[in-house]
Amino acid sequence: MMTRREWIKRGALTSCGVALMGSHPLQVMAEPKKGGSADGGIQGPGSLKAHAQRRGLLAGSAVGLGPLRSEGAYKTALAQQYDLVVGEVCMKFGPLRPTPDTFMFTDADELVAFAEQHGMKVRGHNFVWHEALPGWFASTVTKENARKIMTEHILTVGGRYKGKIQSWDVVNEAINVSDGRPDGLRKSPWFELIGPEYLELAYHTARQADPYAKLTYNEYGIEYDNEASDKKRAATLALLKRLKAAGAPVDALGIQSHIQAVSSSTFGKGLRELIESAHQMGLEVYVTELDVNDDGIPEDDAAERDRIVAGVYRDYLDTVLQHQAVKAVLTWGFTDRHTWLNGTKSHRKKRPDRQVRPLPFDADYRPTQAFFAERDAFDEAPSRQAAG
Ligand code: 9MR
Repeated sequence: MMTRREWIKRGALTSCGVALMGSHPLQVMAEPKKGGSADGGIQGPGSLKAHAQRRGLLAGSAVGLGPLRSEGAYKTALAQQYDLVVGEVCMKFGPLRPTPDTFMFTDADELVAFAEQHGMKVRGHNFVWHEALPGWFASTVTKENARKIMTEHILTVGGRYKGKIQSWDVVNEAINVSDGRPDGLRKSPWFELIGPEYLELAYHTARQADPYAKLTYNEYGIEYDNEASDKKRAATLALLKRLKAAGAPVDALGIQSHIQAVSSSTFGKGLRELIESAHQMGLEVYVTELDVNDDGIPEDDAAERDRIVAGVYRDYLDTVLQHQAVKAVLTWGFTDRHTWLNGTKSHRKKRPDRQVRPLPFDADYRPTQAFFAERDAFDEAPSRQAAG
């Protein structure tokens, strides 16, 4: 009888012969465990959240308010499968702030109410980011009023949902090595207006607004074993160390995890070291925005692409879930029907004619092989203490 690893290796070369990424670059198979693949078996005890809970993990997804309101199947699958949700858009600065003096909470309130109704936890995403800023920002926010505007925003939004948020992405994507600063900090509008201390200020204010939420720093491009990721990981860890040393209340690191199905880079060592370093600093770790872009797979056959995507899910999750500091896995959406990667062609550079299939459910809400890969990865993960 072959072991799972041997079985994977045997199927390592896809029919199109592409080298796939991962710590073992040619792992491609997602072999659902016996009894796990029947459609009837994916609800209740067979759901992602049930399998995750057995290991002390949270299973989550980003949510769009449009489909949540208009598609019954979206709502049903979300409630069945996940115990953690995050607004894909609705809690960002711009969407919450139609004018400098007003807040629009309709969508965010609805998401929080939906989560409460279904016994789910909520991640807040995010207070401070260089994107999703409102049209009025550039003409209204100045060096004189930026601190006030940022802190009032955090106090108002954080205060409204106080006690209802498992974790807040307080600052999102603050590192951009190519901006040329020795500390790697991104020259974001907030940075330019307030200076590097905008980060400390944001975390202190967030703690004041909601003492119950885990305050998270969320970043992308820190997943691979390549030069760009190495540099970004180093800058991210240096930032976290600086914040901790300055007494800023940071509780968790979010590793976004937007992954390519086919890449010249692999992952493994750097990720493991990153998670261990975060753990040494006393941080929890969350996989916050996982998806696997299959744009680079030359093969057109959907089942074959799904198989490859599922293999990358499995390999990635096996890598990160090995560490017990990792407490939650969220995909960035859950159905291929609604993924940001299909939004513009810029994420489908190789095959702009094709819709991507990066998520655990296909466009018709059928579980894909990635679903089973995620669920199996939960099963194989060591048990841990649940998120604090
Ligand atoms: O997926 C999100 C997309 O629908 C929004 O238009 C965009 C701007 O608000 O943000 C996307 O989500 C991003 C997330 O907030 C931060 N990490 C990268 C995500 C994909 O761009």
